[in-house]
Amino acid sequence: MKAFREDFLWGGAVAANQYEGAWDVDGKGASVSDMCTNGTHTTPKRITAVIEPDTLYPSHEAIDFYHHYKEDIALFAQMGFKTFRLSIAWTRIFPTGMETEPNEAGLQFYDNVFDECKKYGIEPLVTISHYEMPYALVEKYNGWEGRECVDLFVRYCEVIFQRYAGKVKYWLTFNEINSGTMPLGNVLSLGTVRGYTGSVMEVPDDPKIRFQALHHQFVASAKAVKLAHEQYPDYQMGNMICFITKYPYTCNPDDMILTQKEMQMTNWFCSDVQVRGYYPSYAERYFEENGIVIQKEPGDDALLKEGTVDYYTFSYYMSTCTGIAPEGSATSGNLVGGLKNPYLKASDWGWQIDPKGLRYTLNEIYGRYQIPLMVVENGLGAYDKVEEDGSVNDDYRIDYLREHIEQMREAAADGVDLMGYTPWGCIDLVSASTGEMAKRYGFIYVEKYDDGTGTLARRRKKSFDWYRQVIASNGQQL
Ligand code: BGP
Repeated sequence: MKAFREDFLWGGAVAANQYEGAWDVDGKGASVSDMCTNGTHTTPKRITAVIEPDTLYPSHEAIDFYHHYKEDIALFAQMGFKTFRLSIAWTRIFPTGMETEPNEAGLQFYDNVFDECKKYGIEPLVTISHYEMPYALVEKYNGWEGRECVDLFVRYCEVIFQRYAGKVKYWLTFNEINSGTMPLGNVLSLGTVRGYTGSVMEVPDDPKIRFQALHHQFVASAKAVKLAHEQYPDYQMGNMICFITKYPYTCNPDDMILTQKEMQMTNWFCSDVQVRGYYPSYAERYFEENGIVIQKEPGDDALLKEGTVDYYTFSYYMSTCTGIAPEGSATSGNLVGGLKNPYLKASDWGWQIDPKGLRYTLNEIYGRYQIPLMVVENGLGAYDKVEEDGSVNDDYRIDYLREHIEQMREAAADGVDLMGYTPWGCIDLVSASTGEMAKRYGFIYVEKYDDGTGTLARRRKKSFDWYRQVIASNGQQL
């Protein structure tokens, strides 16, 4: 059977706001994530318009990668990482997003991180914006609703593209940009939450504002890609989609149509724009039925065409079902819920585990676009137990990852051009959806708990050695 490419990029993924900590150190400003409290699977986290006293904000310390980066990157190197997907916190470079001069200390931090990666031959894969836009832009412009954010984002890109030339080659513009097609996207992705304090699940939603804000992200992404292509020919520019594969609940044609419609507007819409360079025709009907009229500036359409991405990346954790279903069949999930699939088991957080769905999804995406793909997030959020001897025997995580890697290999054999794989949260970090530490994904355990306490000590889990052998054998030894 066809194996993974020789130059397959094995690694792991994280995001600044979920692991760096040092949220106000060395001139850093507050991002939208820094305004989010902790929550649980059943009690949603809150976003607050000001920092409240005696309240835990998990991003503020997170796992303090800011002061542990050497130790952590050395551990990644021990596993044999070829790549490390991380994000740059916009607020380290431009604390409010509106300064004209960047913050040197912030720039220096990422120099240090990239240099450390290079020391071990690890290629950084950088997400430019991963749920961490400056909160000052939320206050001033209602986040991405303001067209002004486009130029501010491009200025940020100009600075980091120039500064890290020679150190970074692979870039992704917006993490899970399609979260803006869903109400939850108002908070972390679009920042359209000016003045709002309350549960992240109950943010007032106006699809007209949401899709306008998303349009601004499309334009910003296209401008960044265009800039990179013109000035840094070796840069590889990608998009990033939260792909939640949907199966029809039954073979009832009504379920089929419903599924197709949901797949279009949640999974395909953004990448159709970012890969093909124009709004897909099916969106017109959706806009019409929802009273959405996108305000475009002259030149926007041309820009979308000129700023198409070189490769497609996505997160894949689960699949779900869509249809007209009996009561009680709902499930929870990443960004959206859906209906339970009787053939699948779910994680402790209710995310349905579906390795074969990954093979199916890779085939669907590649069939549509025929550009290289990369799975930049995947993994099992689980409760881990530290044994008395200090070991963490996370066989459930190994099983999850093994089954997904097997299916990626099947997809490669199906002819899909797969560039790499960076499982999510390669070191334990703060959960994006709940703010918990207890929802762990890592190969590396971090002693940090939900109440904010912990020594921050790192220890290797059983999956650490397992993953090292996977990488060493280029995915043959699973
Ligand atoms: C994706 C986000 C990540 C990450 C992951 C896991 O949606 O891009 O930031 O956190 O999901 O989700 P969670 O942390 O909620 O378990």
